[in-house]
Amino acid sequence: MPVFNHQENKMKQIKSVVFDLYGTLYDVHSVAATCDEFFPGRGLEISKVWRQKQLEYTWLRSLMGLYVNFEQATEDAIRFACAELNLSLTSELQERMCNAYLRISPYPDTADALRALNEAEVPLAILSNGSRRSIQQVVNNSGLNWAFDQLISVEELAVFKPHPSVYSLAEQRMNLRRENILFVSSNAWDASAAKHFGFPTCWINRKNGAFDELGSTPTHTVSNLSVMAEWVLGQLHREVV
Ligand code: LAC
Repeated sequence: MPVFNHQENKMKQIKSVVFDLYGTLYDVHSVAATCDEFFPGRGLEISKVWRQKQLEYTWLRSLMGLYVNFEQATEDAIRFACAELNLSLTSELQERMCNAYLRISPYPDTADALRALNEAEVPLAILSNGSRRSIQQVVNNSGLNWAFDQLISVEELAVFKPHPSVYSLAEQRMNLRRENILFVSSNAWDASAAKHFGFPTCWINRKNGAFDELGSTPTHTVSNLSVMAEWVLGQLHREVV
């Protein structure tokens, strides 16, 4: 009769990898090129204020209990960014800039890293604050649909990461325990919250930055997705500590 081995069952063995989308697999600052077309020389500056405000609005709206979806938060944030930078934004420009957010580019190492994990038959998913439509469009437009078993949006919960219920949604949808899901994010606040939730966590620290001081440290830190994929392949069937 098989003996239930509790210890083994609780082992942090990677059985699936769940990725954050914006800033992790896809470069949010690829919208700077579109911003530059409309406001020459200001593209990156706009995109940085835009992204920061977009994140703040998701966190604030979760706290306020006033959820709007990610596309709405993105629209609200570009209006703030342009007002803050004294740039005149027409509704046509707003629409064109927000459409650029649906076509952000994957990082140069994204496709190869996903392929390497696919070849090792590791189920992959995205867990994002994006709306269902935003996630679908970004993934479709980049042609990377083949890589993912699941695209998981916070939309059904009407609350954004880092709320723990969002991380729990990944457990439910992947039908795995948190110990067996490696969560990968380049957003330190997201990696920190995911680690608190109980996922083994890999932080993609592309810019050699400091990790957030939120009371947890990532299980592993790498500088890009290629190194992450290599590390994961070396961890399969072992306990991640
Ligand atoms: C996401 C953002 C927060 O994809 O990066 O969820």
